[in-house]
Amino acid sequence: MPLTLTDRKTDWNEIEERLYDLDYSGDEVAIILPKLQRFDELRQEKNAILLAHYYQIAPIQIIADHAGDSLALAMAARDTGDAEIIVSSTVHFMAEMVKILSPDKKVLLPALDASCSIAEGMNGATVRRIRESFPGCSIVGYINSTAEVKAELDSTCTSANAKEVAQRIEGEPVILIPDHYFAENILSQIHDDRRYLVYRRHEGDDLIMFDPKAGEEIPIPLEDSEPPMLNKGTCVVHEEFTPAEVTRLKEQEGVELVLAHPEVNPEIAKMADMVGGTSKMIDYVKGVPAQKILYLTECDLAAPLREAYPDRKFVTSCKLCPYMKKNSLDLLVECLDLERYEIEVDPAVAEGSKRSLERMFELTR
Ligand code: CIZ
Ligand code: SF4
Repeated sequence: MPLTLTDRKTDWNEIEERLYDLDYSGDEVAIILPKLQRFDELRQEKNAILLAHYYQIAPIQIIADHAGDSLALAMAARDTGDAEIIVSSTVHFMAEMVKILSPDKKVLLPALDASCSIAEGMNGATVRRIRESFPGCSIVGYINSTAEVKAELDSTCTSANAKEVAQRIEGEPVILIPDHYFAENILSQIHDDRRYLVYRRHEGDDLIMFDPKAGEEIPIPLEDSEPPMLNKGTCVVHEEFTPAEVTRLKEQEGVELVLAHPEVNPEIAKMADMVGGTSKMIDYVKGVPAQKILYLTECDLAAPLREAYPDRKFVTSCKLCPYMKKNSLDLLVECLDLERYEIEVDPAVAEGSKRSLERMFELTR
């Protein structure tokens, strides 16, 4: 349902309650509320909507028209009704995705330098080089990639639908890029006869691919292609979880259930009861009786988890995404007040990226 913006009423008592329930103190609420109110005034005045990722601070999620994971935000971006401005309190690649899916709207990102270590790991030339090396392949790219990379893909995928997209797309081998932890964790859930490959890293003049079924690495010479942007492509937040930390938290806190994001190291994924994206984590809790739950993802998923299940206890070693946290309440207000930073995507790139996003929607319909 598209949002109807006219006559929207914000219930400030409810917002205040929610902040207290999430353990914000009276002093903190006194600072936060006027900023949310100012944002809301501007939002009404400018006919804007706010999309916020689950890794944003709780007050931003609470004031958002939609808070969710990248798939939910992509779906919301396709259906923004009569809004003229979309504030995307996310990171750069997600704001680009919003612009690609909603090209006629003004899309704003509060902090222009809100990047992502996964998205920084891959460029379009690298995708083209991989494609040339495996004729007949399909390349599925994690949504955490730049518009330039998305334009080179057969399909994008998110943490919520990667398994389905990889299994359903035609072609062989199916190649998952750019985060190899993510790719290896997803492929460990697929048990069919097809050949799947993962991009692992860039080493000297080679791209190193990995065949998880055969357990072997395959070097591809870069030849004249540009090397990837950075020699990395993993998540600086999720890769920080260690086996010792997980064991300690389980013992100290009497944890009954461990939920891990597929961006964690596969060694950590093996220690979890469920490996899935944030929306899957939230849904999964519904079906299990566990009271003490360890979640291995960005700390601020606590807000939707605690609001959905106020009687459970959620534990983590609180890791914050340095990129997601570039957005603040002050920048959120300034962003709409000054209408900055506007996200633009080159039309040819936007067309290619849109095709790979739409393919993802088709494959998971
Ligand atoms: O897909 C997303 O939104 C990310 C980056 C995390 C998650 O699983 O929600
Ligand atoms: Fe990127 Fe990791 Fe931050 Fe998500 S949590 S935006 S994957 S660096």
